[in-house]
Amino acid sequence: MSQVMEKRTSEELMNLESKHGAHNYHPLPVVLSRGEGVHVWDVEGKQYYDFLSAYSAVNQGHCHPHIVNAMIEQAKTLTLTSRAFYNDSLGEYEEFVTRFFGFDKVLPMNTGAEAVETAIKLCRKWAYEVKGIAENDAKIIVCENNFHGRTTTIVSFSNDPVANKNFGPYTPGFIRIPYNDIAALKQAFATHKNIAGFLVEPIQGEAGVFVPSEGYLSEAHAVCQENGALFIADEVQTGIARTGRLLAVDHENVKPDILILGKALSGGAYPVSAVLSDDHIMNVIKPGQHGSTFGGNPVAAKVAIAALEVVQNESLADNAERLGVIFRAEMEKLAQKTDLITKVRGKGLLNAVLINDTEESETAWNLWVAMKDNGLLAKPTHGNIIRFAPPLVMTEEQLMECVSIIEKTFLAYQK
Ligand code: IF1
Repeated sequence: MSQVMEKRTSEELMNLESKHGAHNYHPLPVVLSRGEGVHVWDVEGKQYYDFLSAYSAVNQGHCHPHIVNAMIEQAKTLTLTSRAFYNDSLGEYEEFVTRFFGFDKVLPMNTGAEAVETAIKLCRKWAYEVKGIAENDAKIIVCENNFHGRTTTIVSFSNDPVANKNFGPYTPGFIRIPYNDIAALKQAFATHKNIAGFLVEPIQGEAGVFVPSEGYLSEAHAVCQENGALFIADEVQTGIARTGRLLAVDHENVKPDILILGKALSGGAYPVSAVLSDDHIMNVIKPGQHGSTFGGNPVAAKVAIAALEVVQNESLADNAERLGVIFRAEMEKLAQKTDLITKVRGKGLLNAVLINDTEESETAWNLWVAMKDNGLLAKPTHGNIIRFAPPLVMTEEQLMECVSIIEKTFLAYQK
């Protein structure tokens, strides 16, 4: 018996969220109902280029058929067993993902924050049981302006009051140093005993796509090695081809001791995250000491294999590298034609343009609205930065069309 449902307008749908949903977000006013490849459509049927890619979760493009088919097939067969029993997808995925990234072992989780928590627990346990730090004394170094997720422990070492005010008491055991500052890292090791590891984003996302100086990651890795501490790379946002290499640390030929992945590990189809490391670290975790009901479920396993196959088969890292060079060059050209842009930065297809105004100004927001009207969805952040991160399946022709939308919008704005 089919009932004809009145289709709700964007306005009505936004009001529903506002009335019945917690107000932990203030989304941009566009209600999306469909996605395919580099495009999304709103409820009224208007088509947009997606220049956020769900914060780099949809690197493989929206609803990629290879990923969606893998998900549907597995969902029809077996969705969840818990880890109380084996399932016939997990082992194959574990073999695949560890070979893909070159580690002995993987610990599967679901969200990015869970994977970061897992890495912290792994690092601490390693510190006590291998490095020999006295129990409860281990410290982990983190960076100013970090973003690693939303759990109580993770927000404990954030310096963003929006993220952690009134969520205390905070978890101890973290030392915060400036990002992109090797001297500060060396100083931390000189000052503090019992440092177990250094947790770092290879490019800081939330901070506004802040790319560190060349050599920072390899030097930081070397400093950790000299001090017998683990180098922990949070590649939740920068990983899976986004920056023009499979991992952002690949630009500096660094192999992290612990690698954290999320987001595009599933192509945005399903929450899948992972922590990878070699045996001498991962083997400190014994049965019962860590886990998750959904972590390593068969749907996640099949989806992640398919998502990584897309990255490989469609050479997404090379495409991101090539299009990123073109995109930044085009934005630099645009910066010559307008005084709205003060800086262009990024790597691969993770880019940002700094707007010539204050954090309190509405310029970035107004530019966002104007780009949206012209058919492109980017993301203003910090009031004066616009983040540009399209799906990596974009063609050069599509990118140039996007460049012309951005250019048209910026040049019209000046008048
Ligand atoms: C939101 C930012 C991006 C991350 C890194 C772990 C996580 C994230 C490096 C946690 C998550 C997100 C989450 C999203 C906004 C977003 C974000 F602006 F806040 F910083 F991408 F740039 N490590 N990043 O970037 O992963 O638990 O969310 O799966 O709405 O909070 P998660």
